[in-house]
Amino acid sequence: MRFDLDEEQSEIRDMVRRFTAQEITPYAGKWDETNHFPREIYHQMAELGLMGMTTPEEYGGSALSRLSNALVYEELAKGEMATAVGLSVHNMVTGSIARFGNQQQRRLWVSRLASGELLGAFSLSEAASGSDAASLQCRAECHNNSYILNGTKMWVTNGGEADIYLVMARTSGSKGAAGISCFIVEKGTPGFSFGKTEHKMGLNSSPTRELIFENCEVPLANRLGEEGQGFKIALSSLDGGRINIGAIGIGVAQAAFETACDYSREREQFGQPISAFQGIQFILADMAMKIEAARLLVYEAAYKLDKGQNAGMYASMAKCFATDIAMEVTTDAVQVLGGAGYVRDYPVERYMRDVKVAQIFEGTNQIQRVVIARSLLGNIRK
Ligand code: COS
Repeated sequence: MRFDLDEEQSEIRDMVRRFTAQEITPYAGKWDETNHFPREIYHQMAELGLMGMTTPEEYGGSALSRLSNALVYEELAKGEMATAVGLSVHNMVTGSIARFGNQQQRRLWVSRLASGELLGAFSLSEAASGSDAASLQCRAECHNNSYILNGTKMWVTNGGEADIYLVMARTSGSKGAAGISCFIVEKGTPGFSFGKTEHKMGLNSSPTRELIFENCEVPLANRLGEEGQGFKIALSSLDGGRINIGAIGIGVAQAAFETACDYSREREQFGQPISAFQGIQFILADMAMKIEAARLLVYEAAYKLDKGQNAGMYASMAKCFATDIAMEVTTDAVQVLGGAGYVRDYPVERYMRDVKVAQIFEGTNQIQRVVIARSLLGNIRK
């Protein structure tokens, strides 16, 4: 067992660390305040090979290991969580088409997604189906050589900005997961429009939008995988996505911790820096300890996914633990900074607002516990 990064992993981490420090961190506060989606950053990330990270090299991807992926997301999230999340969703789409698509679909979309020409979005949730994802109602009826989509999808990250949407829709009358199929829907397809943009407490530079399908005709050739395979495509893609979210949680927590440490050394009260008080030292020590534990779990989950070893359970553990501690750590960072932490002069209030959603999206942390328990005990639901 090794706990150090190899040369390639260190190089990737350092490259993304430099990129984040130069291109993201200085602007993140402004993007948050103005709800600005920084599309230009995605073109720069494409040049660094980050838009097709789990995609084979023959389709223009960089075929990185899951651990290298985690390092990338961790570093990006130190600058801004929203950009890291947008990239993770994009890579989930690129990776899913590369993995489940036929030759024609890979040729048509994967290299253009990996090059950054196209941006991807993933849509499983609906207004009435969040945690119970298999109850989704958006319909896709087969007519000759196409499917007609009707219904709405919600909470779509990159919604409105993305060019390619992976859409889970029901193709058969059967109620559960077995009736769901996955479609590649291009922006601009007649009958496909966007609903309201959500006004969120954080992650403001990441657009979250509703998708509306009204008799939207999608060619048969755009169905990803077989009919009825959509739920499994979605959930197995989420295995990787959840590890990415865990890594993002660590990145945000690390940034909050570093801000709190720096502030505690500078801020003086009662004639000494507040870092001299054990009350502050213990908070900082707990923050560091939680981050280290979460980092190890995320890296292990990434390793397990590469090896195909019960990855779903480890992905859920990593996502749940890392984002729960990220919420605690960012909240503690605000506490260490006191009044200064509550205002926008420092980024810790943004970290805290942003990271809350990581306990909710890509499966709530309660659902992650369901996945873990089922993996340990079997599905004992009546
Ligand atoms: N990879 C591949 N297949 C999977 C899978 C995974 N990680 N998890 C489940 N499946 C398969 C199961 O094996 C099952 O297949 P069979 O019927 O052939 O055995 C099928 O999918 C249905 O699984 P299950 O019976 O466990 O489905 P449930 O309806 O009980 O739902 C939960 C399971 C609750 C875990 C799932 O709905 C979930 O993760 N919900 C949260 C959704 C989510 O993350 N939304 C965020 C979207 S992005 S913002």
